[in-house]
Amino acid sequence: VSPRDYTLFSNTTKAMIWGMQPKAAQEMLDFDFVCSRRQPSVACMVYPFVGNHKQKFYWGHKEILLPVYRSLAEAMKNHPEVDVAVNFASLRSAYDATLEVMQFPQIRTIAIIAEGIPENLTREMNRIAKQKNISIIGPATVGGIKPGCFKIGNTGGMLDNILASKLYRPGSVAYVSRSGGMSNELNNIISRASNGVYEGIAIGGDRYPGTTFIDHIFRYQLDPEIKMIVLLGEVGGVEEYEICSAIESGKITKPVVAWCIGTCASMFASEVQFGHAGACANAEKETAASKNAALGRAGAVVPRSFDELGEKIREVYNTLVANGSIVPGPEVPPPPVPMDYAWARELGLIRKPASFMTSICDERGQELLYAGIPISEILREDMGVGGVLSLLWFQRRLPPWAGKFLEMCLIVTADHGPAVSGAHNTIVTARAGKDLVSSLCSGLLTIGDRFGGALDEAAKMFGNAYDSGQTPMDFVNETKKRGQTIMGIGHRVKSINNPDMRIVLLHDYVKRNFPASPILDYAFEVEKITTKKKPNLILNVDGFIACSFLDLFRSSGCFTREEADEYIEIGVLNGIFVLGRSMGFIGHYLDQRRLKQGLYRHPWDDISYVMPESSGKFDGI
Ligand code: Q5B
Repeated sequence: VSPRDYTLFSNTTKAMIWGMQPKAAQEMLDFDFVCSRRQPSVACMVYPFVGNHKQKFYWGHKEILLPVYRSLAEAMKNHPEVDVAVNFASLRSAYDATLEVMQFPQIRTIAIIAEGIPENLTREMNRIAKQKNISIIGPATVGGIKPGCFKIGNTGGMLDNILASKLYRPGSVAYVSRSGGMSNELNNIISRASNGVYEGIAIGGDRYPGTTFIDHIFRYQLDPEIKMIVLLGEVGGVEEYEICSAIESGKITKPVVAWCIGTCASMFASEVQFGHAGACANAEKETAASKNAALGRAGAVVPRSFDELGEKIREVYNTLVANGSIVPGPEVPPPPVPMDYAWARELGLIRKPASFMTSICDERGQELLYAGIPISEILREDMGVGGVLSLLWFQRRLPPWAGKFLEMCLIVTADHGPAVSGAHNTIVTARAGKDLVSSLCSGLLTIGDRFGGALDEAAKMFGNAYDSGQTPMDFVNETKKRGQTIMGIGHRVKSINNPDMRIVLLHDYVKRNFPASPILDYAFEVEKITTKKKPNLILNVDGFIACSFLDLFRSSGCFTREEADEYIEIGVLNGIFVLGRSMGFIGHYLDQRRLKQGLYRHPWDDISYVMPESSGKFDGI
């Protein structure tokens, strides 16, 4: 008998992970590091859906790169040292992936994690594996662990669990169980009741596991480092009887502590299917109670209940220590492994100033929140776009009349024909074959002091003039003296003779709904003076919206004066025109595409070419 006959894993085992499983790979590397392995146990990953590349992992404090291959053949060729495959393929592809892996003679062990592989496929997989002398662990398993040597995927849980159960160094007790949860129980119980786990395999919860309890127990019998064996079986199947026969026939001579869970099944009137596919007794023989009784009769140490399992393990262990079979070694502390940042944060162990702050929207929970209000509530209360803007822009609920006014402003500024600067730019850009976003941006970039972007400055000018007690006449004269134009005054086509209906409609709403509108009234007084000079120097749509929002901020009772001033200072009001007019620009873009308009070229007869007199001539000697 050579160690190769009973050893699946050593401290030089190298594995290939099938599937994109960076978290599991990192857990394996952390385990390796805490076990003081010299080399990482993960050699590479195989993932057919992306091209060859490298992924970054931690090896203790250092960062290392592990290759990810698209083709299994390439991975096997580049890593001849790999003899373990950890197959994370889904239940749909696990069978094909396993068959492919088994074509490579270097592979000795395959762990199959997927649950729900059809039993006929599992049996076929098992048949081929037996022919090729490959040990399959699973399907439907977390895998297994050999302290100090190797851990399959997520077995043993996170690092704090590994450390608490002393899985970083070998003990003298080997176990077999069905699943990850059962293995975790055993890791904990064995580490408390003895010098710890030597190896533990979870064979998986299916009815036809690749390797069975007895396969591993025979290996444990051969391994001289293993002094006692623990079996944690469960209701369903008859596998445990093979262990009984092996004990009775003397093939297993090491002490076995055994318990099958699911004894409570007898409390139910009908047959019970437990969590694992195989965990259902189809006959009296398959009940946990019958199997426990048989194990006891065969010579295994069987507790009266699961609660007593630890005590029985301790008793057997103490006997082995007393007769010198086990000599407990000194405890060597494992090397510290840096805690994962995300995990440390979750545990509340560290804090870090955030480099980013936000206060308008939170998308992390189950439901999106706008300024703390769930979107379901926003829809239920029919808050509309005005309500959404009041939350996202002002972080508060505005009264319905204010929300409605906001929506009216968006409606009246949505478009003003193809001739205005922004729409023209959008159209020219669309006709140059550019996409929606480019065309929209090209239109938006024309918004400024002259076109559509005069709101914030208008609010400042009218607000300051009103607050300082200037008469409208003084205000007009003062700005003229300074050589300034009044923002919000003047229009290219609208005038007192051709009034802007948008303003008429909005004005009517303000008068009927706003608690007060002193600044707007002031602005109309200014208009009376400017229109006397020129009929087109009306209070335009920018100026009107700016002054009415100043009144809204100040008279709605929703803002302090400081907040009102701050919003003007930040420049929220131009946002109303930008948002409203984006609707129109998008419309113009779609229109041009729909009308299949070709590249625009401005006609020569509409351009006056005015060259400098001396252009192109040499006026020297
Ligand atoms: N004068 C809007 O000018 C316009 C004066 C003024 C005192 C004023 C001009 C202006 C301030 C900015 C503003 C928003 C460029 C406009 C909009 C959205 C739109 C657009 C659409 C839509 C128009 C002629 C004479 C000169 C000037 C004097 C002009 N404005 N004086 N304060 N504000 N306004 N922009 O007609 O003595 O002859 O030298 O800059 O509020 O963009 O539909 O088209 O929905 O898309 O070209 O409504 O008013 O006049 O510049 O030739 O001036 O009037 O000093 O006096 P005009 P100009 P003088 S709404």
